[in-house]
Amino acid sequence: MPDITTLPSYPHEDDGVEAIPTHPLGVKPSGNALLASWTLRDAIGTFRVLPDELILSLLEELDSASLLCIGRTCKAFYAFTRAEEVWKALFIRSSVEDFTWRGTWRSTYLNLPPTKVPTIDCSHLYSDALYRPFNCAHISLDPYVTKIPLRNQIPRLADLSKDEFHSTWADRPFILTDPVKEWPVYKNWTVGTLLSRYGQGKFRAEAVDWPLRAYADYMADNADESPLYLFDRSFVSKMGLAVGQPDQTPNAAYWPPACFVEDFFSVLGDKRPDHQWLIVGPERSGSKFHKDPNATSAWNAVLRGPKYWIMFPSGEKRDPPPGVFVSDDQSEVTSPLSIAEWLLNFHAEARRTPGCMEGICGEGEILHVPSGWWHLVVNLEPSIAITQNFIPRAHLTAALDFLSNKADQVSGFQKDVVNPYQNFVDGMQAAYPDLLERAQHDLQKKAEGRKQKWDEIVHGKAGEAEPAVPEGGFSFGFGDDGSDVEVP
Ligand SMILES: O=C(O)CCC(=O)C(=O)O
Ligand SMILES: [Fe+2]
Repeated sequence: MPDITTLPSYPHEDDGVEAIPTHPLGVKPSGNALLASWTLRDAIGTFRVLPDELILSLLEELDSASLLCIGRTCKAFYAFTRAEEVWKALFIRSSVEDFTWRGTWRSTYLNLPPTKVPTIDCSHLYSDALYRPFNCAHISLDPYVTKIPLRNQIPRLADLSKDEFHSTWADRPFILTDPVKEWPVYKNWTVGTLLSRYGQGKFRAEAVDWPLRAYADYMADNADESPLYLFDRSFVSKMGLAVGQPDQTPNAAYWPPACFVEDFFSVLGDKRPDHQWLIVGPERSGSKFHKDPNATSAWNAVLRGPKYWIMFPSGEKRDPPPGVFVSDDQSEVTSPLSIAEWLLNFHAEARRTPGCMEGICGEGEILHVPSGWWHLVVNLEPSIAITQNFIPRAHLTAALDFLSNKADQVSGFQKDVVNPYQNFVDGMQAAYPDLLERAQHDLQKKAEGRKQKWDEIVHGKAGEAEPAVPEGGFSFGFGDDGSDVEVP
């Protein structure tokens, strides 16, 4: 009987795309149940009324003894209790300190060698909830990261001067191919060389601090749909690195390229928000759609393993990227799908959407993320990168605007910094009073624009006889007048 899938357009063998291997327990997508005369699910009794997703959520609340017990009751529950998300949640909740990575979250939690993990045939279980993560962990990324339309391609340049950046490029994504190739960390860092020096050192990976040794074992052998991503903001001190221009910094490990050197957050000294991260992850790991914090720009330098980037400008007249949902005040971004699921469901639409930019940043290359741009990133091979956030002069006003008008969304400052906006203004006043004055002037003009727009809505345009408020109701009658004024 052919497999029927209710899941979205998975590639088939005859598309010339690698076939997805069979689920290790033989679980099939839900659609196959339509032609099946019986299913393993029939044996779960009263629990039959619950959707699979809810069963998985309930199992996520249990301890390992209960999971093993339930798994012994029938094959269907055995398959449910083998779901990796259940064991990952348990592992992370239990803050296990001393462990050996054993290829899956379940085997690692139970400290089981692979030979002790039985393969039980659950081929009469039809469940998208169980099949989807497995499928998403095995889709080929190739169709999404190749054949980038010309109009979408992120420009690639050898290098840029500070002046060229400020005059022409501060609002545009681009890739520089040359500067990182000079960095000692580009020349020397591989997962192997890092392990030999820092193998016992602990690094932050999402909600856990793991020894690099354990993380490298995880990287080399996991089948997660959304692999755990190492993202450490303290790597410079943990690794004892010297960072700075090579003519001023003996033994500099790396330095920002000339075009990214200007960074107004540096006026805050060690009171600046978090701004530099070591990023390590296996193939398929990456970052879901987001904008960088505090309206900063960023650079992202790839030392090992290429990254695919897809980016969109933002603005009041622009929708967020397809498949991304933003709350009215923009404080919450919901991108409910894993990267692989987003690629399956939304990539084609995204590629057709005006403003879309895509590119692959290869080893020894560095990519510019302008302030306010949406970006999703996926590692095409095991990857090591360094990223840094900064405020260039083109985005000083945006940063001031964010710190003063979105104070509740400001992030990354130490707890003892009570008024980041005022600190920043004070720091700028001391170091760059003229630039601060100009930026504050721009900000004031923007605020007046907002007020004028508001007044026009409420009272009508100057010279108009009647207010622009329709009788019996109130309406925001924004025409497409090219203004990007936000109503407060
Ligand atoms: O390399 C990545 O996954 C992208 C990182 C990123 O976007 C960020 O640090 O804000
Ligand atoms: Fe980012």
